[in-house]
Amino acid sequence: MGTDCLFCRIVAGEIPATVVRETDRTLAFRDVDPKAPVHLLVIPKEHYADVATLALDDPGLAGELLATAAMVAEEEGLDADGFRLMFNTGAHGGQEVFHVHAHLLGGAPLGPMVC
Ligand code: DGP
Repeated sequence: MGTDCLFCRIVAGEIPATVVRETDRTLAFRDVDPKAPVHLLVIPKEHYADVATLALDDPGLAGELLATAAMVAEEEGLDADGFRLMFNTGAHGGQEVFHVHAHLLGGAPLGPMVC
């Protein structure tokens, strides 16, 4: 995708981010506008617009993304009390950045999902 995509630019190192884990094909970094004590974004380095596209086109990479999220959750100490892992998808899902990203939220009780 390249220069038009914010998260591709983070992958390329053109925009700074607080990276907490990097694998060959995934990156996890802190959300710039955290909604919980711990709020991380986990992305594939390769550009896919949303989780549906990723899951259908490269289910193996989708699995790697989930594995990175699980590892980071453990490293951040979220595994004991739990966490929320979610993908906003498309306009009605509230997605604003169209490079698939999992939100990993935790560090406090989050309450029920509010729509
Ligand atoms: P979504 O609404 O699901 O597309 O969430 C996009 C998230 O991306 C939102 O929580 C804020 C975050 N975000 C936007 N711009 C930047 C940025 O430049 N750096 C970082 N680290 N996060 C960003």
